[in-house]
Amino acid sequence: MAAERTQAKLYVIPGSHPAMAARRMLELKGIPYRRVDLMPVISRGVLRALRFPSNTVPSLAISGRKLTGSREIARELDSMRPDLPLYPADRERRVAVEDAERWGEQVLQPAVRRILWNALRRNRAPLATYAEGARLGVPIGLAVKTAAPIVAAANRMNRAYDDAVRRDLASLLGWLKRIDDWIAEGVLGPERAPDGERPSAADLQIGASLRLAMSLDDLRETIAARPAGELAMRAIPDFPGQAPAVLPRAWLAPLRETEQAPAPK
Ligand SMILES: N[C@@H](CCC(=O)N[C@@H](CS)C(=O)NCC(=O)O)C(=O)O
Repeated sequence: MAAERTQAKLYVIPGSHPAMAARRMLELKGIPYRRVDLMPVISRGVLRALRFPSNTVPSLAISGRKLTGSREIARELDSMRPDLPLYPADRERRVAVEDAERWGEQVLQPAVRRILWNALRRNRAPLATYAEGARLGVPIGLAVKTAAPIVAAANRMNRAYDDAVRRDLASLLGWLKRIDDWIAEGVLGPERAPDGERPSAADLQIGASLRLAMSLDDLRETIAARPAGELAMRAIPDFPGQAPAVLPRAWLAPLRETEQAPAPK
């Protein structure tokens, strides 16, 4: 009974990238938890009714506390299990990792969310692949068949409008270059630990967004072969979902531009 009362409960939406980052954090910390799968949009009312500080996933109930937000959860888990750290001990390195984590949460994460919802508006059949293994309280097939209003609402709530998504795609190559640079500088990339390697909170934050982006056939090739793609695969080895190419070809043209080679000396 007591164990049941104290078990952590993580609220997620299937396919949610920050929720996947939080799942990995709990796994890496060795903290047992129960996952509660929620339907997008409907999740907001559920989390509000449960009196979480905000109405997004990931939200975590743990040790009598209620937390919302991937970065908040990372910090709380680190103070609970400091022996398996998600941030470097060195002050300067910690600042760099936190900067990368914040950028991942505030820039990359919403952009990938907009791209995904825009793609699902064009073809919502792949929704089922993101819900693999989820328990939504209704058969997945039925949930997908009746998901049109949810997809439309998620598009509105996330402002996944065509012009915004086209801008996101035009920025993506530059963002990938920034991530590759952070990897080369040692800001991103797992710490070696006696039991293997331990990704940082920034690796998980950015890796989860990249893994979701890589679930889109439109984007996978651009990301997978780069250091950024490798980092994502190591940080989040399993990520459900696969969406066939659906975005307009013209929007993807900036991704095919080769990066400027340095001018010969
Ligand atoms: N940036 C926050 C926000 C998370 C967020 O917006 N999560 C989305 C899912 S990826 C959500 O809960 N959306 C509510 C909905 O779809 O109705 C974090 O990292 O925790």
